[in-house]
Amino acid sequence: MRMGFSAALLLVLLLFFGCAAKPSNLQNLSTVQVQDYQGEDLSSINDFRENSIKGPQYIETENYMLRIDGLVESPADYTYQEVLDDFQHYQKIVTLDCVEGWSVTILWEGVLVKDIIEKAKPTQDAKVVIFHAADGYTTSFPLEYLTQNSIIIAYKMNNVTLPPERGYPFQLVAESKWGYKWIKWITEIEFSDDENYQGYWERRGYSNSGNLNESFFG
Ligand SMILES: Nc1nc2c(c(=O)[nH]1)N[C@H]1C(S)=C(S)[C@@H](COP(=O)(O)O)O[C@H]1N2
Ligand SMILES: [Mo]
Repeated sequence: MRMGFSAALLLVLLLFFGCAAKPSNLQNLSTVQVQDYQGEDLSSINDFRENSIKGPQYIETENYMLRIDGLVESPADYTYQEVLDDFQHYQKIVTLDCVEGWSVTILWEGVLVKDIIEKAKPTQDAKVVIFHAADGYTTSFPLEYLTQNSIIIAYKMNNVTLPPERGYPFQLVAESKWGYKWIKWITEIEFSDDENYQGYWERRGYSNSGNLNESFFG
């Protein structure tokens, strides 16, 4: 009788705490992630291959800063929250094409690089924008590519915050460029006059423009 009561009490406690311990905001990706948007079929976050140079980077939001520096009148350091609060948000569907032959079509949400550039005020000498990442990866673009197009750094894909594997906190959505231009785990946006600058894969023979409509062999 007493054992029965203890056992029943234990069961009740287990059930109660067992359930209470489950985070209430943990939802299945298939219900949170959008699968189509305005009639377009989207890929899943899980369709990506993980092939980054040093594997996934796990960035702690509290220690994170996005540094804007180099040839600018107003260098800045933004926290993750400041990037989201200080700039307008945009959504767009863009396909990432890796040179290895796979692609994913995703609804991206982020802030415009040209809005960040406007606040930074590049000097006359600034010709090139070099993106740096937490894994030491870099890639660069002519300044005009970023000021004359609506290029975003994304913090969400298919309505889900970027997971660490996909580049949290920010991945560049480098439209019309090969996947190696879509730098993940962005930590710094540097303005430079070095028009011959080459990023990680560019130094290893991939084209510097990275244009999708051209061969990626420089
Ligand atoms: N920081 C960083 N960004 C990166 C890479 C990397 O190795 N490091 N790989 C690039 C390549 S080659 C591709 S195809 C895309 C792929 O994105 P995914 O790794 O999320 O699938 O990320 C790009 N961005
Ligand atoms: Mo790639």
